[in-house]
Amino acid sequence: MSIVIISDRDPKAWLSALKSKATEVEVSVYPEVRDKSKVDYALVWNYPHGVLTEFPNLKVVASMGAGVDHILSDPELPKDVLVTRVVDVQLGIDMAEFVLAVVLSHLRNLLLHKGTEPGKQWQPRPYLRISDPKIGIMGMGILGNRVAEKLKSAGFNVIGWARTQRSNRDFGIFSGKEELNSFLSEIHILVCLLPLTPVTENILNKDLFSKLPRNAFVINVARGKHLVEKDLLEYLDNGHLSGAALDVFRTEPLPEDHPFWEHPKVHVTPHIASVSRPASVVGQVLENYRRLQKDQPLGNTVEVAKGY
Ligand code: NDP
Ligand code: OXD
Repeated sequence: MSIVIISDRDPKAWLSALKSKATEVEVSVYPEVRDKSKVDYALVWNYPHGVLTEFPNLKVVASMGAGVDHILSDPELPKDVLVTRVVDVQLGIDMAEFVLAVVLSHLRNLLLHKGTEPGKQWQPRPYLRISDPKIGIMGMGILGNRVAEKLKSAGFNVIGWARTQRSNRDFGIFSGKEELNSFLSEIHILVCLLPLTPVTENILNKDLFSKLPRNAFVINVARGKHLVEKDLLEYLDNGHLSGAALDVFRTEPLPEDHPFWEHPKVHVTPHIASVSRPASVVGQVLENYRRLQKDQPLGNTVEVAKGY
């Protein structure tokens, strides 16, 4: 049995990380696969949909990252495979540090002083303090929780929104559609950390923006398809939103002529909020591969019907 890597991320780094930890495991990189019938485990990222049908004995499709939308949106995903994802402490640390950095930059106007204004303007602006805004995190899963804890420990007032109800000692958690409007009405900075599912697609739209207090700031570090881009532009331009920091886009790389690049209220980063590093996550990939060979239950499996 063997592993195939199918990815638009540099497969060499994954191949050598896997090989350095398990010389005995056979690993190939698509499309150079000698015997497709031997492949029972696919390690994938943004792979061409449909190709998994070429592996008749595939049992596991493992995402190289935390998100699995690129797998679950494959109309030809074989019905009986298990889907797994990355749950990695370092991924949560990186995401929390990124969001903290963006929030602090927003408070101190660093994102505005980025040199896109005409002329060389010396223009001091009033700034916010950590005690001023309430931050709302949409998606209180592995990453949302890490971000909430980090912001809380930096002194921020944080609340969260999730699908299911639960209580948390440190921050209020709203849940479900019924509590979304109350959640939105309280927050000055919105952080999207939802998984992309049919229910959450396009959730960041003008209806949602209109429920936020005036001058709210939006951070999307989840997926580009959560955001209706023209609605964001409208709400930035009509002054309801004070700005947005976007790490993910409907089309990546963001096309050169996209209005976000030049927009004075938009800060663009190229999907780098938190990137799974092969050396840090191949341990869990191999652990699952070995469990598969021994017919044992796998870790970090995804509920396909739930969508995340
Ligand atoms: P999890 O699956 O651990 O958490 C998902 C959270 O979203 C849960 O709290 C869940 O609620 C909530 N949720 C799901 N559907 C809904 C809904 N319909 N309404 C309200 N809440 C909902 O995911 P992670 O925290 O690991 O990752 C989140 C996403 O971050 C990934 O899917 C990926 O897209 C993105 N990501 C982006 C990166 C980047 O570099 N920009 C890097 C890594 C990930 P409940 O708790 O009730 O189940
Ligand atoms: C992920 C990502 O989902 O990198 O891990 O976006």
